[in-house]
Amino acid sequence: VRREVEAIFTSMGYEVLDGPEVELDYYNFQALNIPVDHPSREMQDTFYCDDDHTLVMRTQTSPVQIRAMERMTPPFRVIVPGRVFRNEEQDATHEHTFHQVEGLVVGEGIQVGHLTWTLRRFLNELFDRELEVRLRPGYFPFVEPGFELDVRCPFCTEGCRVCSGSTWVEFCGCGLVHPNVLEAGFGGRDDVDHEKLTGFAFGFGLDRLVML
Ligand code: 2U9
Repeated sequence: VRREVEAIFTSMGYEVLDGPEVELDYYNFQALNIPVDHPSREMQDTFYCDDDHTLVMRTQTSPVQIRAMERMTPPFRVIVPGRVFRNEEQDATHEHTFHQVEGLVVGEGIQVGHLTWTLRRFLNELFDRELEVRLRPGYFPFVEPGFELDVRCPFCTEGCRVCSGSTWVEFCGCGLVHPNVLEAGFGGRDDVDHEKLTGFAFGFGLDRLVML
């Protein structure tokens, strides 16, 4: 499934990136506009690698996109599949190690229409048919506005166990990249137009997609 996802996005001009699983607090939290008192930073959620909490097991693949912003020149499109780690109670639907795919597109005039078009196109390729998508408001510190994107249930038209009778299945979180995050990635660069530069980002769980 990961290779299928990579093939669909590379066909749309995306580059596939990876990066370190052990990260600096700066790349995993600070640069992503995640404040010091954010719950995801709690010991119960994050595996810290050293006593002074400088090194963490990455809780999402987003630090790779910050590193990409530092070395790449917009416009660009990237996806980052990889393992992420959360210090959570394990049960039938929660693992401390799971897989995510995140995407980042940066350029002049990128807006929400580009985001919904891209994710609908991706889902249509993956499920081999036209499926409706919808946005709901969602909150993630690194995007503003932020959304949750649902896709019409690929398995039914009148409600089933997969969609809990609703005909919609939650697919991913997404949004326009927060100005603070653009600043963390591109701040001080004179080869980018900070006034015009915008971006969209999304993230979904690969394990869940495999189950679907
Ligand atoms: C940068 C800027 C923005 C990535 C995003 C999400 C929303 C999201 C979760 C969904 C389920 C991960 O597997 S999950 O727990 N992710 O909802 N991720 S926007 O936004 C970024 C990333 C990097 C520089």
